[in-house]
Amino acid sequence: MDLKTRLEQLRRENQKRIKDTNDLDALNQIRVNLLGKKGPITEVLRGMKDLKPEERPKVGAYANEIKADLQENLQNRKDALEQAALTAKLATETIDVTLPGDQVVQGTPHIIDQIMDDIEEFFIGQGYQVVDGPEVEEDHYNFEMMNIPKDHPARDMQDTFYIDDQLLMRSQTSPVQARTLEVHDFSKGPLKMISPGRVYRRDTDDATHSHQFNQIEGLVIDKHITMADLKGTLLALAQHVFGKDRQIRLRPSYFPFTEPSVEVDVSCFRCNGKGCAICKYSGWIEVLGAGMVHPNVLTNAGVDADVYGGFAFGLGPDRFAMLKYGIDDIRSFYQGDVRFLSQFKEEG
Ligand code: FA5
Repeated sequence: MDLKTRLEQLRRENQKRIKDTNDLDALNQIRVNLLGKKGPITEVLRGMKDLKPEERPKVGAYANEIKADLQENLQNRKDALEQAALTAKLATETIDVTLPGDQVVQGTPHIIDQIMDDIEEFFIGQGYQVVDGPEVEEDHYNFEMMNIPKDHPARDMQDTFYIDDQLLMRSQTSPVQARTLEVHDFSKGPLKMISPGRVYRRDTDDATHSHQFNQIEGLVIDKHITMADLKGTLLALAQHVFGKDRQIRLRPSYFPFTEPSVEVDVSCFRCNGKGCAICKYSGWIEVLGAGMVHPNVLTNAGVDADVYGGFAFGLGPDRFAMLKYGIDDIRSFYQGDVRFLSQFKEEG
């Protein structure tokens, strides 16, 4: 058999074989056998050395044509088999879109964080800056700068965790007032700041006291600030947090760092002032302490108290949350019980 006939025979035989193969592995085997170094086509090409020189190019070109032809056959068959395998797979792997999906438990910010964020946003909207202060604080800032010298009886108002003589866990956010006053440049404008954060006291935990709780401090200092500014600010805050019909009243009180000092009550949002269990039948609920900044606090921080003055307040977001949501035990906020906390989904 001459080489050309042999090549023709190879083409026919293999075209049929390729067409009849229904399996990718078997097809690959055909490819290896046919085109490999020991395959029949290579063998034919080797036999060309026995041909007359003028015949060699013709047979070589023919061999290459047949090789290319069979390669194309192999590729087409491979594509067809792969497509068929994919179609079969898709047919068996249908997805039932009506099956219930896995429940994803979605968390929510802690209710105290939500209240604090809300109050922060309220004050940011009024042009206040938000300032952070250290929780491990110096006695100097927590007390002395705030007009509470050592051995002053007012220290008993806040039973404090001391680390050593100089260091303590801050018992109030008021030291941030002193730290901010020290650095504020009044030539650039008034000071309006709030400072939210954690504070610590050696209070025995009970339904309304925790040894660790939160406060938000507020401080406004400029040249002509009056108590009317304080009252207007706190009224707007009370109406923002507890509802637009709320009223506030100021009662005389005492804090060493404010003079005069006031305790602020908000009209009861449950009974509208008629009297109920929440307001202990008084119609009013005490929500925060405030006052006009004591000149000593300004002087201690190097601010001219003859020129500048203003108001300060300190509120407890934990107590705000208790009042707003009718929660009767402050410890619920700190026990990490998801059944309790998950009731307070973030609004919006
Ligand atoms: C102060 O801490 C003052 N620094 C507030 C202040 C700032 C007054 C600026 C004037 C000017 P007082 O000790 O009352 O004040 O605490 C403020 C608020 O913290 C209270 O109204 C209450 O809401 C909350 N609070 C106090 N003790 C506890 C406690 N143990 N657990 C939870 N909340 C508390």
